[in-house]
Parts: sequence; structure tokens; C-alpha cells
Amino acid sequence: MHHLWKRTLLMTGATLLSSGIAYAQTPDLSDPPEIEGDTVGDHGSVTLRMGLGLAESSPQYISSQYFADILDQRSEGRITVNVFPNSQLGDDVQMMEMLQTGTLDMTYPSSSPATSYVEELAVFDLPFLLPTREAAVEAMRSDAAQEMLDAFDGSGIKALAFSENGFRQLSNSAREVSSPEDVAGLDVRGLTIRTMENPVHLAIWEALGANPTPMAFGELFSAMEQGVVDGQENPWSTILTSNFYEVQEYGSETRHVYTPFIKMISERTWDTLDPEYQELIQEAALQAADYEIQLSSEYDDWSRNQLEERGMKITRLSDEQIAAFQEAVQPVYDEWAPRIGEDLVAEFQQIAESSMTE
Ligand code: KDG
Repeated sequence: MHHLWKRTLLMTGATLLSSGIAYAQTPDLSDPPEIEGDTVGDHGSVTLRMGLGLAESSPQYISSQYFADILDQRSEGRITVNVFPNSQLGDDVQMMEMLQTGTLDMTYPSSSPATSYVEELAVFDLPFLLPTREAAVEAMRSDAAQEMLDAFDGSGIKALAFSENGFRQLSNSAREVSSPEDVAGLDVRGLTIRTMENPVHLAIWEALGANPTPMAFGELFSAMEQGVVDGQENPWSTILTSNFYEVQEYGSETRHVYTPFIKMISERTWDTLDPEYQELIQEAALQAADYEIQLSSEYDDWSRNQLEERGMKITRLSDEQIAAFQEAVQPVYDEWAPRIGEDLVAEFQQIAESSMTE
């Protein structure tokens, strides 16, 4: 299994080469850590179906194949994970509901649409809260974050681990953007921006004078292609691996939100598993999450550079320009910090400040 997904990626790359576009499909990625640990006992054969939103070349998919490899190897082939990318089984909201009904075993959504299950997750949606990957990882591995994962218990979803979707960047098809005024439009209409189905993201783009439009990820490419929305916001690696650059001319390095992924399993599935299989799945989820963060970090700047090579005009923002965005979205904190919990917000702000002084 380990080498199958590598061959898949190479085939994907070869497809691009056959079309005459000599673009690399992935950066030179770190190999996954060697799979260590004892083989678990024979508690029967299990096949887990996992639905993902992103493409085969994404860190989300590559790390999920590593997750599958760990389970395959440490169960001597008794635990199989079949991974379905590209939102083919549904979007994040639909797949979480499928976990609750038991019609899907696993999924790996952004934390943002999951705030309907655990409202404290919205702390990760607060704009410009976590400025560095180090701060984000410390926040995701904190006791407070573990309490958010535990808060899913009883919802039909067991949340196993946080990993990295990444720093979100603005893209659009209308104009270069380097200020909130460019988003709102002074003598032209405000940009229509697709957001995840999350109230804090709606508030952010309303505060910036845009017309926010919540929409499932799987509908986004065609909505941009048809001009239903002017733009969207996602990490560079998603904009690249989901080919958004084909329908988005402009990018702005806003890094306005750091979004985690959450690896999830259906409680109906979980409850059928022997405790030894449960322990292995939990351990593998954390190992795959750490690997995914590593992959995402290797994709980040490389993806932005690839997007420029493929024709996107990407505006890098100065500290002063970022400060103008931070000032414009301050009302989001005024509204949402009390709802999320001032203590939790303050704890993550402390993590952020410490990371800037280290
Ligand atoms: O499966 C996860 C994807 O759907 C993820 O990219 C979600 O960031 C996301 C978005 O913008 O919907």
C-alpha cells in the first residue's frame, strides 16, 4: 500500500506531462516516518471507508494513505482503509452527517464546519489569531484542544486528532487586493467571496465589506468558473491542488485564518471495534496528523510559487497592510470572543504571543 499511493502521485504527474505542461504535481516531500510498534492481535477483518474533500496530490490525501499503511502493516492486513478524495462521497457537512448515521466510517474535514457540533472550535476561526505554524501546532496539541475533540463524544462522531489545513489566503477573479478597501470596492461593488459554512467566517468578510456566500467546497470550482462568486479563501496548497488557479487570476497573501483539519471516525464504527484496534487507530491518527502537518509545511510556499508560475498574480502584503485588515476585523472579536469563551481566546492569544518572542 505504501508504494501504491506514490505510484498514483507519479501517474498524476505523468498525466500533466502528457498534456505538455511540465509542472511538478508535488514538492519534494519528506517520506513518512518508518512504521513502528507491535502488531496487534487478530480481532477480525475491518474495512474502513474514508471520505476527503481534497485531491490525491494534497497533504490531506497523502497523509491519509500513510494512516492506511500504518493500520495495514500493524494489523497484518486485517484493517484496510479505502480513501475517497475530491469530495466524491460528499462535502464536509454531508460526510460528518454520514458518520453520525453510520453510512461512512471516516472523514477529515476542516474544523470550521464542525463548529455546529462543538462551538469552541470557532476559536480557530478568529482572524489573525495564530500567526505562526508553531503557535498553531501548540494550540492544536493543547489540553483545551483535546477537550474540544472529547466534546464530540455522544454526537455520533469520535474526533481523533487535529492536523493542518493551513493558513488561508484570498483569491479572486476581479482585481488585485492589498487592502480592505480593495475587498469592499470604493467605486465598484464589494467582492462576492465564498466562505465555509461557519458564522465567524461570514462575520470576517462582512466586516471587510465583501458579500460572503457560504458554500460547500465541492461546489466552489464551478461557482467561480460561472462567476457566481468572485473569489474564495483557502491555503495555497488547496488553491493549487484543486486547480483554482484556472479560474482565479489574483491572489493576496492575507494568512487571515489558520484552519485545522480534524480526523474523525463514526462512533457506530468505533463501538464495533476491539479496544486494541481502537488504540491502534487512535495512535495512527496522531502519527498521520503529525506527518500531514509536515507535508503541509512543505507545500505552503512551494504552492504559492507554483501558482505564480501558472499565471496567478499574487500580492504579498506588508505588515502595515496586514494591520489594516486586522483593524477592520476587530469587531469579529468583539462579537465572538464572549461566545467562544474569553478564557480560551486568551489562552490561544498567549500561545500566539509566546511564539512571536521565541
Ligand atoms: O475535506 C476538507 C476540505 O473540504 C477542506 O478544504 C475544507 O478548507 C476547506 C474549505 O474551504 O471548504
